[in-house]
Amino acid sequence: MREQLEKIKREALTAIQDAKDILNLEELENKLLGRKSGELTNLMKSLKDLGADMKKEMGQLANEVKTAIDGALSEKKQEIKKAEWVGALEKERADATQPTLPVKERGHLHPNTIVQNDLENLFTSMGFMVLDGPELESDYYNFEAVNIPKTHPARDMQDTFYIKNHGVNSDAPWVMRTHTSTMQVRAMQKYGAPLRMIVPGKCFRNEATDVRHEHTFYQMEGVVIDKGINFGHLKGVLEIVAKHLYGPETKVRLRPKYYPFVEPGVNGEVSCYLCKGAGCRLCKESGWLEIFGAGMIHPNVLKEGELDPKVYQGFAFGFGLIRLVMLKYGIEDARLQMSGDLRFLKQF
Ligand code: FA5
Repeated sequence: MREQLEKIKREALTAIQDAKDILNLEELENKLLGRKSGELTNLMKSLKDLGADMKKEMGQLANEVKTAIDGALSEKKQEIKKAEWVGALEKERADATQPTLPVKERGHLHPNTIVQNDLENLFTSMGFMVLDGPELESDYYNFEAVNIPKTHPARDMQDTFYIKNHGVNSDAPWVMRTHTSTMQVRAMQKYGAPLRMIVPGKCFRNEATDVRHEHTFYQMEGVVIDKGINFGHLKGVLEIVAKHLYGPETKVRLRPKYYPFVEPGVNGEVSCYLCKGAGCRLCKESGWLEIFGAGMIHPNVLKEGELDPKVYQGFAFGFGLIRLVMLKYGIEDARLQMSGDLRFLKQF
């Protein structure tokens, strides 16, 4: 065991030293110290099988290794952050003597940004914080942390762009995040409970695009965790959002849907703006438009976020932001939003 611990320490310190960015470091941290299958965690778990004397000696050594790795991780994090700051400041250097050009035409916000800002205001007024997260994400946070193990068929629900050979010592693939649910466990690990947050951001899927599907689109995740949270709270919040966006007459329909990270899970729809529920091409003749997935956070996800599911409950939802924009402005084709077509954009 002594050799194993020393080997882990040696290799970990070199890998940490070689790490290029914060994502690399997080991946290493997870690989070494992850609660479920971190290399050092596993070794520490096996201490219990040793005899009393050996256990004491190896336990002490294991703790020393852990402290050294923790220290190296946080030191490297500081170093990378500092380098990023310096880089950013250097780029920002401006020449105050340069003459300005006359402004011919002023720009304006993209419709997606208008709706995103509006919802951020609504949610912050209800005490939610607004978080941001990485678009290039580890397989762990995109899938495993939210209860989708490697071999689980639920991976097929989101056709994914995998990125090979990203970073040092990386065996696990990286992905362009397929949803903003990646931030559920990240936020729990960072802020604990109680927690109220939204995460607007870009997501990516290998879609055969059509009027409702884009390969690059925006979602807005929401999470509430506290003691005594129930499904009624979830429904209340979703109705507030739908009515805020589309007026008091808007109907919301919740139907059971499987998402591995919630139990029970629902698929949320609002009445179709185009046909007012009568049925049309946009809503596939159903009168309803699917705009979010939601549900009560699965106990496995809470555990992954280091929260006790016997003490805390929570709900989560994921809005398709570009669908909210389509509904608000009566846009028939989702693909227009990312097209960069000025004839479309100038209307907002
Ligand atoms: C998810 O992505 C889940 N992460 C949502 C969730 C969060 C469920 C928290 C439970 C708890 P889904 O794949 O259904 O679920 O996508 C959520 C919404 O994103 C959809 O309702 C839709 O409005 C939008 N969406 C999904 N794929 C696309 C796409 N290719 N183009 C545009 N919008 C999309």
